[in-house]
Amino acid sequence: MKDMLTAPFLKAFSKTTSNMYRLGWDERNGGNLSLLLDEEEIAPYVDLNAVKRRFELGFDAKELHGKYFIVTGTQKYFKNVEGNEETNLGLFRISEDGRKGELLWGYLDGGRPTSELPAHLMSHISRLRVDPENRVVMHTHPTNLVAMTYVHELETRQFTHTLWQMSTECIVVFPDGVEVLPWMLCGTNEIGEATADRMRNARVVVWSMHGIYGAGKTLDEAFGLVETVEKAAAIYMLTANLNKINTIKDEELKVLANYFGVKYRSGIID
Ligand code: 2HA
Ligand code: ZN
Repeated sequence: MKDMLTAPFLKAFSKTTSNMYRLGWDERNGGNLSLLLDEEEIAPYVDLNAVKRRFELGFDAKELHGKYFIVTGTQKYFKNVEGNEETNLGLFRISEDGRKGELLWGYLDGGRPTSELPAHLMSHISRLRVDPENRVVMHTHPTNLVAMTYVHELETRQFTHTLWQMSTECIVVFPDGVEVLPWMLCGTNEIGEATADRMRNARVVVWSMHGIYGAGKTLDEAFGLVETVEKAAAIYMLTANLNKINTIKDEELKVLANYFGVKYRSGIID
């Protein structure tokens, strides 16, 4: 068996949590990250028959049965992941009946997956239906994006329109826009269901006065998506209180989308 700590997916996962922390998105135990893994990818590093322990998921994840995920642990700090992966992360399989996680590696101190596991797994289910190649769900607390939810209408179309206007690359990076949820109690199946429901339409879901969910095929894609939304929110926050005399016009957004060949969400600039 090869050493798990040398696995490319583990190194990339760990590095991603460090980058998120470095950008100030994940204070204390804020944020959580999940990555869907292939059996062939993990087989060299872990005995797939040696289940260390099982934990209840608290909801039905039957659609994901037999699938493997690496997920950040509950109450764990992103700043501590790199260098202490086996304590802060866990790799598990979804049981045949879809009710349990079967731990194969990690959560060394008796830990469990993030309290936001329902939102993660339900979002994976939603995104896999739309895009069978989706592998990542990322939740984090980017400062400017959270700030923006205090001063901007919490409406999906308006919020998307504003973000698209904040920087030229936005409509190209997230042509599906962002879905905005009102403030809700976190860590529950209800917010998980609401997030997954919105993930049918877009790869980004904003949790008002809390943070963001982003999904993607790779860690880089999900990270880049959240990074771009956060950059746009930062520009909004820097300019919201100034006398703004220029913007990217709707016609220009259309030119951009056409030039880059992206199919943008309808009902926002048309
Ligand atoms: O797990 O970010 O939403 C910490 C959180 C909860
Ligand atoms: Zn959070």
